[in-house]
Amino acid sequence: MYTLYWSPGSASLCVHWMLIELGEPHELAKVDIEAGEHRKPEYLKLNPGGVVPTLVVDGVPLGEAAALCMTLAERHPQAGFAPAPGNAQRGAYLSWMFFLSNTVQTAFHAWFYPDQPAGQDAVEPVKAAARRRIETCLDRVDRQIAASGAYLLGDRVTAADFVTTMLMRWSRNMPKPATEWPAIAGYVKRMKARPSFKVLYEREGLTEWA
Ligand SMILES: N[C@@H](CCC(=O)N[C@@H](CS)C(=O)NCC(=O)O)C(=O)O
Repeated sequence: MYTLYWSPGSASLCVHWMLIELGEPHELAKVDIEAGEHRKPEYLKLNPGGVVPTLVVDGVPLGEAAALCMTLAERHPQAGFAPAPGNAQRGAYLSWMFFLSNTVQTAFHAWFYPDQPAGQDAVEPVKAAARRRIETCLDRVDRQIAASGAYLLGDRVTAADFVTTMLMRWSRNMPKPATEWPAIAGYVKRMKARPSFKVLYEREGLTEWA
């Protein structure tokens, strides 16, 4: 049994999606970010950084969305969501997971929280820089999908695809959303056609980008 601390549409989405895909029993504990629940002492005991998601695995609270997706993929290898150690694609898989987490996701963080690096006065330049960084990342993701086939690493869906699709969704209200890149547009359609996506949307109460 897993427990996922989540918030609609946030970085917990890829983990929630994988739990649905895997059909593993799980409980959901909603965290109201608007109300500041993620900064309350009870939550900070689970996630010292005060961010969503947290996944409790065998009683141990763990953070970092991409790492949680990797953990789920490895705990349930029958789903084939991660190339096994020694597999020729393992290096590319790890490399993409880290890129998605430490480069793409952090660029989105700057876009959504532009006052954080240098206050309100710097919001415009921070947003402009974040947009450039995100679009450069989208160029790279688009090239990768165009070259590799249906999904990020070829013909099989991996944990990286749940993270990627979540990040593509985050761009939906940006001046140039990810779906304006041709290979990404087809890819997103394929990922959204998975029956689990509908379940995820219903459970999270999401409607945009359906
Ligand atoms: N690197 C973390 C980042 C998580 C993160 O930034 N989550 C956001 C929601 S998308 C959050 O909790 N924001 C609340 C805040 O920063 O106050 C992860 O991947 O889990």
